[in-house]
Amino acid sequence: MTAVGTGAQADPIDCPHDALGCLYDGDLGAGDRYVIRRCDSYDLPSGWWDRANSFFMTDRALLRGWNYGRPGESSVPTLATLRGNDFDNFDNKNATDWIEVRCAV
Ligand SMILES: [Ca+2]
Repeated sequence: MTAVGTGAQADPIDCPHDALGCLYDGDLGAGDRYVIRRCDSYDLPSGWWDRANSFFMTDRALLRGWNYGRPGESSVPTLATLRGNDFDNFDNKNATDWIEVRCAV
């Protein structure tokens, strides 16, 4: 993993042009990447639980992140706002277990 300074941003965008978006384990698009290709609500692969820190989303989809609650409790959002076409950090880092990907309507 490459160390980057605070506020650094990956450039060019390290996300396949045909993807809906990407998650990263570093800030603002740095570090390892998970590519988002599916419009649905689904669990991240187990290697990505509690790992996502930032994301890039195209304007083709809206993203919301969720953290599973304890047994019997509801999931809590890790990304409260749906945003598009930019890098941003999760509101609650290292917590996301599943994502909600809504393709633009
Ligand atoms: Ca979690």
